[in-house]
Amino acid sequence: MTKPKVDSIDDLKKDIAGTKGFLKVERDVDPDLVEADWQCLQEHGYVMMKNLITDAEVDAVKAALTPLFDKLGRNEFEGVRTQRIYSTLAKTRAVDWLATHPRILALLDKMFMPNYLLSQLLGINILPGESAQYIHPDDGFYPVPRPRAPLGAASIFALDDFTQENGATQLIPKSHLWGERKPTKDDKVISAIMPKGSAIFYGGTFWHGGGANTTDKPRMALTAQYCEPWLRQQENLMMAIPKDIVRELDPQLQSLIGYSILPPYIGMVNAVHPLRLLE
Ligand SMILES: O=C(O)CCC(=O)C(=O)O
Ligand SMILES: [Fe+2]
Repeated sequence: MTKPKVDSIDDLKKDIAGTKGFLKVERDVDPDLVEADWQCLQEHGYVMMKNLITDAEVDAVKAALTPLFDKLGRNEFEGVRTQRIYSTLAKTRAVDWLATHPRILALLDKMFMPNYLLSQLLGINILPGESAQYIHPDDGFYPVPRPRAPLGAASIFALDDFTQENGATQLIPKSHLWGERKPTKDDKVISAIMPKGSAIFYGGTFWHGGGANTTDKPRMALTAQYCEPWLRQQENLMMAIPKDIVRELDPQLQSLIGYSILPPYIGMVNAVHPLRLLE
C-alpha cells in the first residue's frame, strides 16, 4: 500500500492509518423523513417522533429494564424520587436497537463528525411525587461559549405515555438558538406529551428537563446521549462494558462506545485502532 502523503493540515483529518477508518452504514430510513426531522430540529430545537416503536416493543423493553431500576438519585438533578440505570449496555441487550435507531442515527450523521460517540445511555424512572428537574441544556458542561452548534444530542424514548401530570419532559422551543442566557418566567415551557413508544430528539444546546410526577404511577423512559467524536463521553463506556460483551455488539454500537477513532489519532490504543483489542 502506498503511504498517504501528509503535507497539509487537511491531510491530517484523513484516515492516514487506513485500517478501520469510518464505518459506513446504509440507514434504513426514508430520506424525506430525515430531511423533515432535520428541518424541524433546526427550527424548533427538537423533533417529536410519535409511535416510533410498537406497544409490544415497549412492553419488551420495559420488562427488561424494570428489574434493573434500584437506587434513587443522589441529588435533585438526578431526582431523589427518580431511579436511573447507568452502564445500561453492560446489563441488558434489550435496548441496543434503540441506541442505534436508524431515524435517530440519520440525524446524528448530519449533526456530528463521523464516528460520533454515545455519551450515556440511561433508563430513567420518575416515581410518584417527584418534582420537576432543573431545566438545562445537556452539553452545558463542555466549556465552549454559546451560541454555537450542539456538541451533544439526546433521544428520549417514552416507555409510558408521557402526560402533563406524570412528568413528560419539559421543553423550551427555540432555546437551542440562545447565547449565554438562562430561562426567565417569560419563556414558554411546553411538555412533550406523547404516547408510549414515541421519542423526542434534540441537540445539546436545547433547554429541557424532566417534569414533575403528580400521579400515583411511575413514568419510564430510555435516553441516549451522543457527542462529537473529539469530546470526552460522560459515561466511561470503554471501562463500563466488559470486552466479552463488546465483542457481541453490533459494530455500530462498538463504534459508538468508543471502539472507533477520529482519524488520525483520537481514540487510539498503543498506536493501534481500539477494535484490535477485541481480536
Ligand atoms: O427524564 C426526562 O424527561 C429528562 C431527563 C434529562 O433531561 C436529564 O437527565 O438530562
Ligand atoms: Fe437533560
